Amino acid sequence: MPESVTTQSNAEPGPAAGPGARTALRICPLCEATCGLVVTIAPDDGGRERITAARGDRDDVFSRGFVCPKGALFGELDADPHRLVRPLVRRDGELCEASWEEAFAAVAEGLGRVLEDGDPRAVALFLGNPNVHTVAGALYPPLLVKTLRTPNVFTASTLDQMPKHASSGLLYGDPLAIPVPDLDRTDHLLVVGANPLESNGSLCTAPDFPGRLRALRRRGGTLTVVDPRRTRTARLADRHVAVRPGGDALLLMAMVQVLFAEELVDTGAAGEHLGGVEDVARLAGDFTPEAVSGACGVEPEVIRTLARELAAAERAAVYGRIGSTTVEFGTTASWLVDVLNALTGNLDRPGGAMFPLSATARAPRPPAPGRGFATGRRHSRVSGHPEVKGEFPAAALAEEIDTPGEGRVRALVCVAGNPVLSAPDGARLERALAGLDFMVSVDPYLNETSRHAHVVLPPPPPSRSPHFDFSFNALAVRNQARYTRPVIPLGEGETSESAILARLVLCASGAPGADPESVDAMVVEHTLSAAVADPLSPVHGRDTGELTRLLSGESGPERRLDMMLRLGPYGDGFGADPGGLTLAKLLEHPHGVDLGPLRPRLPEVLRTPSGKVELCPEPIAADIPRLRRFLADRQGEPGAPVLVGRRHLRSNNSWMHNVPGLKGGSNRCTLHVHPADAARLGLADGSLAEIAGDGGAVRAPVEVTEEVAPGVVSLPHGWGHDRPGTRVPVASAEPGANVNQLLDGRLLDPLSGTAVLNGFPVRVAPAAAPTGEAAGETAAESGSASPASAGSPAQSSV
Ligand SMILES: Nc1nc2c(c(=O)[nH]1)N[C@H]1C(S)=C(S)[C@@H](COP(=O)(O)OP(=O)(O)OC[C@H]3O[C@@H](n4cnc5c(=O)[nH]c(N)nc54)[C@H](O)[C@@H]3O)O[C@H]1N2
Ligand SMILES: Nc1nc2c(c(=O)[nH]1)N[C@H]1C(S)=C(S)[C@@H](COP(=O)(O)OP(=O)(O)OC[C@H]3O[C@@H](n4cnc5c(=O)[nH]c(N)nc54)[C@H](O)[C@@H]3O)O[C@H]1N2
Ligand code: SF4
Ligand SMILES: [Mo]
Repeated sequence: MPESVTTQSNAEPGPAAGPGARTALRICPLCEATCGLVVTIAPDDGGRERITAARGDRDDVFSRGFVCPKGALFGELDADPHRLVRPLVRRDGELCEASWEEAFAAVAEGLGRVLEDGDPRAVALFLGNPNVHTVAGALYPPLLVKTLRTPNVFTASTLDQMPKHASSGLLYGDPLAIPVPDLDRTDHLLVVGANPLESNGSLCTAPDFPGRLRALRRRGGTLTVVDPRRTRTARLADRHVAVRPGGDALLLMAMVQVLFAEELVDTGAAGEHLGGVEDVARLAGDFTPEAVSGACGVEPEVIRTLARELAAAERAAVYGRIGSTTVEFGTTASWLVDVLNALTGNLDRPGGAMFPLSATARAPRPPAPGRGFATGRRHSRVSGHPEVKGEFPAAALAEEIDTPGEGRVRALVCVAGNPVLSAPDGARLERALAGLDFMVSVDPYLNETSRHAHVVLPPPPPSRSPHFDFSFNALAVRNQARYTRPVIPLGEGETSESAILARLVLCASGAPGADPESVDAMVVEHTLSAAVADPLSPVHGRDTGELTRLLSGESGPERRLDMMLRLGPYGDGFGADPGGLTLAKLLEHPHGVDLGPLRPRLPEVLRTPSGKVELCPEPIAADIPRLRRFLADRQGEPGAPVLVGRRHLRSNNSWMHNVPGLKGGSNRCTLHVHPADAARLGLADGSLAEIAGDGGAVRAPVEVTEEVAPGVVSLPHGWGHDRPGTRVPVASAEPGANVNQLLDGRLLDPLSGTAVLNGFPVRVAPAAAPTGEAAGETAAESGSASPASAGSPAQSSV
């Protein structure tokens, strides 16, 4: 049943192109920058409305008109003719179009069959990246996890930012308390392993990140970039430090050592909330710049300068991203980023690294000790990986399916994920998926992963979906709230993604026929009951029925948003503060409501048992001996080349290669090789290279470039669209190679379970040459079997 939607609230007056055209506002869901767009909508030849143009919304309170090439092509992406429109159900091995009723019946039957045995472990969940970009992805997956009661929860986080959650959990007691650089007020920014000029920023939501960096430089500030590649961001910087991949924990540790050794530590206003400063000094003691220099590839004097400048700057921030997380010491490096901010007095101060406060967060309450953060409350069946934030490593999904025994995963619910390309050893995962008793994918594309599903449930395109940034507002460099309704109503036969996910929850709970909105009603009832019983809530003592009747919104998800806003830090408290935020207020302000610059939040943000920032958490201290071994092993000249990834402005992970306008030019799956290495390895520009790792080998054209440091090669991820049975013909025409086939899934950051996707050794040789170890060993494209990828249970090496 299509939800009724009106677009009035975000309709824009003013000139619109062509007869019957109109404009509307839509927040861009395509990356973390959350830009406000003005889209033009006009009927096509068949009279069906579609987006014909998109531009930045100059009146957006946060993005002020910024748009990037992806946002500008929002209409093309939205109307991709290869998006699935109707559900697919497997019949006699073939995926065939089906009605929603047939599809959900197949889900209820398929899941029911697996759950019948009474072992919740048999159903696994994989939640992919777009879940943080949709309203549905924020509101329903937690319920799915709860309803399925399975420990087998896997997400893209363990291919991405889990090290930051782990370090925040340990430091602040809350894995979601992630400080962001206060970009607009800082004088000194040290960027570690991020390339916002291509990615537009991550774990730091800032529309026009590039412009904000330029503004920093214009006001006399300093930008330093630590990256083994000379990226566009590095070229914009005052200083580029070409660290040896994986060496950041050493580099940052030595900076800490310098701060103590040169008595530059000044913890500032946050000092009274810090515990364990002396313990950090002890840990860092022997990591002198001289000791780490060879292993991290940075001269001792440069390390000293980085530390001194950070300490001397009026207001400074250290910011780390993918290159600091998806590495062997991801959690340690993520922790050190915050340690450096704390030791230089920049944690929680304007211009430093600050905690945003989103409109749907829990309202602040008096500081009190919390329960803290623990990992390993459960362990994975096959390799015994500890759970982190309720998840097992994505890299371990395949082994949980293909390893026989009690508790084996036999069914998979995959929502907005493409782990065949995004996680290590896709070839093994594909074989595993093909052997599942049941799999359902919620995905608009029939791609490398969803082609293995028994049922594919396609969400409508973003033009037909509402948007609110539940995730990214909690990481934004300015507090603000914006909501956009669908700009085009759902068509015949389309189901909102919220309804799809709510129905999955109902299938999992054994009530497949119930009204999807009953799921929202249940959440509202539950949340309001807890709120009225909570003495610290603005609605304490009130009647839940009365509060429920006060909720506005046209749908279950809208009423839930209204409830969260009203109970939140800026909310109206259901009338307690009549000027406060409500859904109605956001609808009255279609360009958003500005909630001001970031404000200091210590100690209120803390949930640690000590009530302090625990600067030297025991699990990290206990892992330092591994860092010392790494340091010892890394002395001497680098041997095999190490591989790092890269992103392109006109890409997004694995799923935008089917949009013609975003393809071509420099957005290609090539292997970047430094001229010196190219000469040594006999690789000519444009020739084909074979790259081999523990999980297999792939081939890619060589691009000789000084953008990568000597000893480093770079291949982007998200490619490898050469599988049969997909329906992404534009992507398949230029498939590229799946870099993650080089990995066997065993190399992880042990504190977070995050796969090491950057800084792993590879063998590189000309593809055509029959001689040479790499070329001789594996001739096939992706998936040539190493022992671990042949389906045998891989043992964890960590
Ligand atoms: N080697 C290497 N590997 C990496 C990375 C790297 O840097 N290097 N990066 C990692 C990172 S940071 C991430 S986040 C992961 C991403 O890993 P995944 O989340 O598994 O991969 P995506 O390519 O983002 O795929 C998202 C899927 O969601 C679908 N989709 C798109 N929009 C929607 C929607 O609105 N609703 C639904 N239901 N589905 C939608 C797409 O069709 C696609 O199938 O990849 C990781 N993999
Ligand atoms: N255009 C575009 N935008 C995106 C995405 C996309 O695919 N395309 N993906 C989105 C997602 S899911 C995410 S998580 C974000 C990621 O956002 P970013 O982290 O900003 O993106 P990357 O371009 O992967 O930047 C990581 C950088 O780390 C460097 N690096 C690799 N190894 C090391 C190392 O050992 N040390 C150091 N210091 N650096 C290293 C790489 O060379 C690279 O330049 O981007 C998001 N935005
Ligand atoms: S920067 Fe990100 S949010 Fe902004 S228009 Fe581009 S893809 Fe969309
Ligand atoms: Mo990501």
